[in-house]
Order: sequence, then C-alpha cells, then structure tokens
Amino acid sequence: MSADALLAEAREGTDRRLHQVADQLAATVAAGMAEAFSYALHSPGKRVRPALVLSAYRAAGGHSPGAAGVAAAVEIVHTYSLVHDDLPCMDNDDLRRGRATMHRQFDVRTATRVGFLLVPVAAQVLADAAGELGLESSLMGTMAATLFEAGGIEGMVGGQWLDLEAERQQLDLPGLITVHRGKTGALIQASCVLGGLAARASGDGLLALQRYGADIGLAFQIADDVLDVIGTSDQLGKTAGKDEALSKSTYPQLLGVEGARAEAERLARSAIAHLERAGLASPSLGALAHYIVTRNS
Ligand code: GRG
Repeated sequence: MSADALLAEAREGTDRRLHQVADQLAATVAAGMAEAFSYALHSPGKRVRPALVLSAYRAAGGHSPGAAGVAAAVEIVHTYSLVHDDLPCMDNDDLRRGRATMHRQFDVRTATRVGFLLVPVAAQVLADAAGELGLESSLMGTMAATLFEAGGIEGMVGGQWLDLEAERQQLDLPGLITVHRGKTGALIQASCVLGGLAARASGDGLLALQRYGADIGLAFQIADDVLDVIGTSDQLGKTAGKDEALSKSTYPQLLGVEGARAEAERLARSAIAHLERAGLASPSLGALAHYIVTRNS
C-alpha cells in the first residue's frame, strides 16, 4: 500500500473512534466544552502516528480491527500536545491544521482544560482497545507505560521543556537531537512499539520496531524543521517560519537545508535496515519512512 493509502485508511479507522469519543464526551460535559472537544477531535491532521501503529501491528502479525483503538489513543495524546503547544505560554500560534488554534477559536481557559482532559480520555481509549484485542492486563500495563512514558518527562513533555528553555540559545547537534527525540520522536517511537505490543511482539521483533521508531521519529522532526523554512503557511496548515521567529535551533540552521534533508533520508534508510535485520521487512513501514522524509506538509 502507498503511504497515501495507509494514511487514508488510518484516518478512517481512527476518526471513527475519535468521533465516538467526542459523542460520549458531549453527553457528560457542559455544551460549551462539548463543542470545544468536538473541535479538537474532529481535526484534520495527517494521522501519521495512527498509520504507524496499524502498520507496526500488521508487520508483527496482528489482524484485528481493535488496533484502531490503540491508534486513536496515540492520536488523542498527540492532539492534546498540539492544543497546548499552540497556547500563548508556549509557541503562541494562531493556525493549526489549516484552522484557528483552540485558544483562538475558543479561549485560553477552554484550550488548557480540553488539552488536560484529553490525557485521561486517551488512557480510557487505550484500555478499551486492549480489552477489545483480548490482551491480558500485564500487557495492557506495558502499553499504558509505553504511551505515557513517551508523553512524559523522559519524552514529549521533557523535550518540549528543553525546547522552550533553549529559545534564543544556540544548541549544538547533540543538544538538538535530545530535544527532537523527546519533543517529537518519543511519541512516534511509542506508536511503533504500541503496534508491536498490540500484536504481542516481543524480543528482536519489538526491538526492531523500537529502533525503526527512534530513527523515523528524529527524521520526522528534521523534516518538520526543513518544512518550516521552505514551506508556506497555506501548505503546512500552520504558521511557517516560526522557528526563526522564535530563534529556535534547528537542523537547517546547523546543517543547511540540503544537509538536513540528507540526514533525514539517512535515518529513514537506517530505520528500514533495523526491520530487515530482524526479518520484519514491511513495505508499509518502508513507505511511511519514505513519506516522513519527503512529505510537503
Ligand atoms: C508542559 C513543557 C510542557 C509540555 C506539554 C505541549 C507539549 C506537552 C508538547 C509539545 C509537543 C509537540 C507539539 C511537538 C511537535 C511535534 C510535531 C512535529 C507535531 C506536528 O505533527 P504532525 O505534522 O501534525 O503529524 P498533524 O497536524 O498532521 O497531526
């Protein structure tokens, strides 16, 4: 399957779950909050992380539709991170996924609350998916730890924290890699590991998915740095040129646009080689690795 077809399939399965979640929340929260949840969850992102969960799941031998629930849980954590990333106290942005950011569409109080509330919602969606897949509680615990450690101080929050502290400072390459692996790479890596765990992968197979995820996770943020320089806001659906405006250290700044692209492509090749070495060659994961470093939005 092509990357476009994989993303379209991931969108269909994930969005069905996200819409169910939005409907359930609408029945339990006040009307204004329900509208805000719906805005967050009916949001037109690319669904790269769900596509990785599903492709890793199948590469590891899984074949149940219940994996879409695992993909939805990851996408909900990602959605919370975008809502909070755009807040005035962080990147202070007006545009996300081609629409007004949450706090512009509603207000900062609403965006802050919706973001926080999405975290336990993601935990519930993951637990429901593990139940649907018939996974035993110890495996469900490992999956929860995988997702929320990736979202925590050792991963996304920690990376974002360092990223905010590093504004207007020049990071060297090792420092930048630490930020990128935490802020962006950790959740992408967790997507691959979660797909494997949902299919009961272990040992070399799971390690290969973890290494594949680490390489494409870093490559994803390098490609993001490049697009921030060469893309337009219309094309990206978010404000282009933000890194320079916030004086952030980036790959193009350290290696040039061509050097950054070459490094992202090297990482994509390395990611695929990890799978091949473990006998887990997957055309879908290969197509997604290629897409991640050649995408234009
Ligand atoms: C409390 C310090 C602290 C942090 C809270 C806000 C936050 C947690 C983390 C920010 C993480 C973040 C937004 C990293 C950027 C990752 C990234 C490149 C996002 C864009 O992903 P795409 O291109 O977006 O897949 P779509 O919209 O297609 O889903």
